[in-house]
Amino acid sequence: MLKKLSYSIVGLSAAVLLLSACAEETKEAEHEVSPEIENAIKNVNAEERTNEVFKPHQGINQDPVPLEMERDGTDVYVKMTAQITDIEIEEGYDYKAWTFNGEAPGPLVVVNEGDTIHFTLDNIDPAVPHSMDFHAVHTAPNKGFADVAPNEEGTFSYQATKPGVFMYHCGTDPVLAHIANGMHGVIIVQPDEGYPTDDEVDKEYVVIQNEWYKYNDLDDMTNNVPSQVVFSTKALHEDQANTNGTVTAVKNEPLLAKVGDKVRIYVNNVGPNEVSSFHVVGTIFDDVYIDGNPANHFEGMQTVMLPASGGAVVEFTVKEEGVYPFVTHQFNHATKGAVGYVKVTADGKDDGSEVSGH
Ligand SMILES: [Cu+2]
Repeated sequence: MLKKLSYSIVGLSAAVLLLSACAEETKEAEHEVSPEIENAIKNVNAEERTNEVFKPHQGINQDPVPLEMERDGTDVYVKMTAQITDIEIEEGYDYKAWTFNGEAPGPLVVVNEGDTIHFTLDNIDPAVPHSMDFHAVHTAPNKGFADVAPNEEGTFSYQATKPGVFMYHCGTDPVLAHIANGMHGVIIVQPDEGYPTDDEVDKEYVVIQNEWYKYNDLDDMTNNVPSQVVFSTKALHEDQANTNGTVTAVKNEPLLAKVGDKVRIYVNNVGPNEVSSFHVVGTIFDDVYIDGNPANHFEGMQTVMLPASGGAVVEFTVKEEGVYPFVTHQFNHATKGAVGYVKVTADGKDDGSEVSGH
């Protein structure tokens, strides 16, 4: 979006230069700036205004902090921050994101079916209340997902009774602005009995899809199409990458596998508005568990539809070396960034080879 804006400014400058050149030849021309150009200048200014940083957040860029998580039997104590952190969602374009822990999507949370979560939100955003809505729990939202005021902490307890790949997000009004500004993430609740295909899986990863709109512009978030649609990956195991949702995140940090591997991806589409048609180019999903629940088992799927907030566990086999892009098959969104890579090599390590295509 910013690129487009700068192109149009360059275009305008050229037009203005051209006009000035004409003006030197005939003085009357000075008064002949066309209404179209005047309007275009006004629109550029309007666009710049909508990109102005929300006043109380000006100059704030809070460093990311690690997720705090401790277990005592089946009681799990999770602590996160709500904070304001710059995220470079596209080369040269920093978005002053509203985040959990300085990441967008926020940190990955993994618990077991039946665990009780004791969640603390430390709201270090100095200006805006925030909250936490875990899709993995049953609670009265006005109590369990209540707002936490700026510079305060709130603690909430609930049980994770169903296995799955669930979205979490800030639920503070206007919810759309809080989610679209970056306050979303994924919680995996691991099934008690596991998945029937656990023994077949060689590699497993987490992938999240989200959209970005004009900075903090509720009108754009409500009525327009996203400026960027992106993937991120969160480290499920220690040696894995942990990225924000940016247009190049899972191209620069491809998922790795070796020839013959069965790869599992825990995938979620946090939206906030768009559906994802999740597809891995060059393969077919052997097994799919919709929303990550082992009871929702499908086989032989080409594309899995993820509603906004929806998740899945998808498993596929990579039969030869190469680069397998994954996309949302809504290609208008793939074009805006929603492409990542699974890189398959003989030994499962990144051979440093160039990735191209898509
Ligand atoms: Cu919020």
